[in-house]
Amino acid sequence: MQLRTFSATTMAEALVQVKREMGGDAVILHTRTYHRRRWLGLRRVEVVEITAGNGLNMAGRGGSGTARRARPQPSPATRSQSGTLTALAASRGVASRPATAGLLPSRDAIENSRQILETPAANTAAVLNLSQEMTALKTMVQDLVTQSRMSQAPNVPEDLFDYYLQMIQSQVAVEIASDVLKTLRNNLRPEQLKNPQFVQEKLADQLEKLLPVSGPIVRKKAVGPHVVALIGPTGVGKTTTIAKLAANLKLRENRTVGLITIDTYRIAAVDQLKKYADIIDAPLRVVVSPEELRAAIDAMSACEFILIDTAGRSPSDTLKLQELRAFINVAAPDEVHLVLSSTASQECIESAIARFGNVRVDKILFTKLDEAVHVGVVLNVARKVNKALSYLTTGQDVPDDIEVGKGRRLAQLILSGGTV
Ligand SMILES: Nc1nc2c(ncn2[C@@H]2O[C@H](COP(=O)(O)OP(=O)(O)O)[C@@H](O)[C@H]2O)c(=O)[nH]1
Ligand SMILES: [Mg+2]
Repeated sequence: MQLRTFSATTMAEALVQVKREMGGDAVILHTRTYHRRRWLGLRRVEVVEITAGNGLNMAGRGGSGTARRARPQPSPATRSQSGTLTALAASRGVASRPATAGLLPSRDAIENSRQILETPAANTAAVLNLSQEMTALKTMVQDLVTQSRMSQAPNVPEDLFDYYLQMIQSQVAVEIASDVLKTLRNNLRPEQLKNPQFVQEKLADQLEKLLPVSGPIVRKKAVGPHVVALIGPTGVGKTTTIAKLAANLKLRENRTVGLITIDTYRIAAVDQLKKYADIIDAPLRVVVSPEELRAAIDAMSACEFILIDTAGRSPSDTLKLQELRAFINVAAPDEVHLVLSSTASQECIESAIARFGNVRVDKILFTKLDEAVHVGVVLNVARKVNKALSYLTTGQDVPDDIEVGKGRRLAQLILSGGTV
């Protein structure tokens, strides 16, 4: 294999050299165009450089093998002599100009160039040039996107920017994301920052520390039931979560559990919980007024745990907040968890917290992590309202798809893009 590089002021001239020196079967391996200063640096001259090879096996790449194929007839456009040079040179982004300033090329020279431009070498040159330009464009666009993102986050250390993007994609709040990265940048040594696994671990440590968590439901009193109420918008998963909690307490921890549901409209909203109560063999009472609720709690005083579910009339109807407050006041639960769906927008979640905050919220519980795309919202919300996360639910299966809320788990979800 023989490799040579040729330079000229136009692509056509350079190809003439290739053909003259290396023959018609030469394959163009690389082309580039650059500027060279002439006449004491006062004038910039464009130079086209071609690297060509001989004796390469290009059969599979449409190289010299193509030369042996029947050459297609030139189109009317390529038959026009000056048009040929202009069109082909322009398609390569190279200005077409006569080799000698002030002199038009001779008919022979143009014919010679035309033949050269139709060789497999010229085709390869065109394709190579195009693919190089595409790569350059792609890099340019990527750089522009990164630059514009970086300009929106001027405080983020550049070498940690990819982690910033990952957190922003999970919708971690901008201030949280840039703060944890600044802390990381200040605390890690340069060689540690070069180790992606180490950085990822340290970043997870930082995020973990930021999430307030409450731990699982625990009964501390020796006498009387530990009463837990779940409140929240319709459809977020309150009843399913009550079933998961009850089943785990009863079947895994061997605790006695009573269930109460507040159904202000005496309709079939109870059926769902009734099925679960039957399966785990726990008593269920349906109440329609605060007085009935008090009576039901008293009747279940032998249970170690009482879980209270709340229900509306239809999926679009949440139990009226004043009514709910009256129920909660009378029940005086040991803990009230606000159930929120992690598939909702942060705005929607915050509005639910504001509304239910008027009732009583001790802890927040996020459902449907398996469907969430923006798990960072859980962290933002927990910090913003300063409420501890109790549980996360990760699917529809009772009793398995529930876990105690842990900062590490959420951090991993945020950094991995949210796959449960
Ligand atoms: N994917 C998913 N679906 C859930 C989860 N928790 C509950 N659901 C579903 O959400 C829907 C509403 O649940 P439900 O418990 O009736 O909500 P409620 O109106 O708040 O009591 C049901 O189809 C549940 O199966 C969860 O963690 N992941
Ligand atoms: Mg329900």
